[in-house]
Amino acid sequence: MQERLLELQQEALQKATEATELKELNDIRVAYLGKKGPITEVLRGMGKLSAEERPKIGALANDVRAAIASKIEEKQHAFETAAVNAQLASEKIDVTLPGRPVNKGNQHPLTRIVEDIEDLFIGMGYTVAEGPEVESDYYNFEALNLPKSHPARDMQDSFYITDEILMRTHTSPVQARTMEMHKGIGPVKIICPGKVYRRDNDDATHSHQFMQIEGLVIDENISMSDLKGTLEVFAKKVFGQDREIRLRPSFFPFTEPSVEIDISCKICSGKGCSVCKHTGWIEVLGGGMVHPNVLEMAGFDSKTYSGFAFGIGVERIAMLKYGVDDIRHFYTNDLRFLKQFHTHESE
Ligand code: 2NM
Repeated sequence: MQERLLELQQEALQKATEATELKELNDIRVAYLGKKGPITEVLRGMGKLSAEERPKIGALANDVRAAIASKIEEKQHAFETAAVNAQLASEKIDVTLPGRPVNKGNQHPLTRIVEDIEDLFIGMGYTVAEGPEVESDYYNFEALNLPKSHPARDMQDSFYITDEILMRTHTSPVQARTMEMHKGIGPVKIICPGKVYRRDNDDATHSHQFMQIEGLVIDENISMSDLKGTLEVFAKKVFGQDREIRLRPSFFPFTEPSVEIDISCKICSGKGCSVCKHTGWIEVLGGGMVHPNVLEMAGFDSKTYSGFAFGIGVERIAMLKYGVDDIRHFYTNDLRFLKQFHTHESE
């Protein structure tokens, strides 16, 4: 019996040593240590033994069981450690590898122009004012000296939503709203950037939606020379310090007198080229002295107060500044176009 037990121990330890996976170990455990296993069987036959032999065999049987169990446990540990090590190895990250490049976006050229111009005017004491793009007929036309019968109000030229509501055709309604809020007390000094809408067939130089920046200054003793000086600062800032401006008489319903403002051509320095159509001058904006009717409708006494206003087409400025030949480039968002306006943070 003793021999049989030692033989079983030998056999089980051998198999456990040779085992290559967890499942084999479990099979060995069941085969040798299980209720139907050979050791249990040996123990069952102990009844036939003498009182002297019984405790010896019993103790041996327990030792054999313990030896086999301990070997299996040791092997199991080894398997588990190997599995963890394999997983760690497969999940290893090389922190010294170079990172993947992140595609960085940049400001849209129109946003850049708007923000540059905002900064310029903020530096001169202006406040940026904004308002709704869906506007009432009153603020878009009526309050700006464009009565119902006025030809510039042709249904054909504007996007009407109802008889009384339309997409604003300029940012002037923001100025009408701001003037009204001042309740007849100056000064008012604002610029209004934003999207505006006109019914137009899109082509290289026209878009049914575009961006404007309008400026308005109301105070006592404001004159045309204030407008001229202000726009000269603007022209030099945006197109270079050696630019000059000139004013030509024009007409707008909301200003009287009204002017068109030209900037000396940067391309040919006034000598004449294809960009300035051989005149040496480029038309960039309009303006004038705020019409007394506009002041009065907004609650200002036009005998005490006067004001100037002007309007800038942002796309036109951007096209001239960057040499863009088609306004539609600004809206189609072709990355090959947009990436050309990439600048560094420090710029
Ligand atoms: C222009 C040209 C001339 C203008 C007038 C006003 C307001 F609201 F004060 F009456 N805002 N903007 C104005 C005047 C705009 O754009 C070419």
